[in-house]
Amino acid sequence: MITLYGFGRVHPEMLGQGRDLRAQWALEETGLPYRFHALDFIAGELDSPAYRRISPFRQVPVIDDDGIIVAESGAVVLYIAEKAGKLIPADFIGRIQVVQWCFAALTTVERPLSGIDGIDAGMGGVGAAERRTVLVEEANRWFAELERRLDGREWIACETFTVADILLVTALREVGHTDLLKPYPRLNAYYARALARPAWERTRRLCAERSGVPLADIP
Ligand SMILES: N[C@@H](CCC(=O)N[C@@H](CS)C(=O)NCC(=O)O)C(=O)O
Repeated sequence: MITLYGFGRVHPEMLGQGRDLRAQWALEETGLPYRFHALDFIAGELDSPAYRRISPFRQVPVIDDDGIIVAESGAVVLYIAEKAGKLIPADFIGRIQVVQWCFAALTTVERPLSGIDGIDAGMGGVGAAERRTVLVEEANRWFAELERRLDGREWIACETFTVADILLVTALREVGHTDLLKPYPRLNAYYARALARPAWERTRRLCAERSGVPLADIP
């Protein structure tokens, strides 16, 4: 059975923001059986010798599928999709489309968004305001292209919902506290459509339960 290593106790501002939720969302979508191993971030459990052995950068998520260890949220959700035979098409071209959009989400779209998120969380340091302006400009460039891509499409890579949508939408969540998505109606509708999925709602609820907070505290 898959064990998903993710955040247990975290600082309040980190609640519901971990990339472990990408993996849990994929697991909830597929229905694969799994257990969640909650790591106490505040107590330094990510730095323990046991966790160092399975996580190359001492971060979440990692999965251990009866001895098969996979780290990095992109690789983890692709593993889950492959194992379940869900959230990725069976044909070669369809699969490559999904891989392309997984990379796009993680290496193109997410980069400026996590920069903006970090600055807004007060971790910007000197010159943060100027850097934020540049990052917003870059984000708008990618948003405009996503808006174009979503013309007449429900999901980003294929006709059906895939792990590429999980990665893209969770990247977009990093600016969910801003109004940056507002000028893009198709992107906005896509974002809302994805987050309305019952598997995401379950993921949020499970996160709230293990964190001991009300559901409303999980953005
Ligand atoms: N590239 C990695 C990034 C993982 C990552 O940033 N994990 C964060 C939580 S979202 C983490 O574990 N932070 C704790 C730390 O770095 O000490 C992935 O996509 O899985």
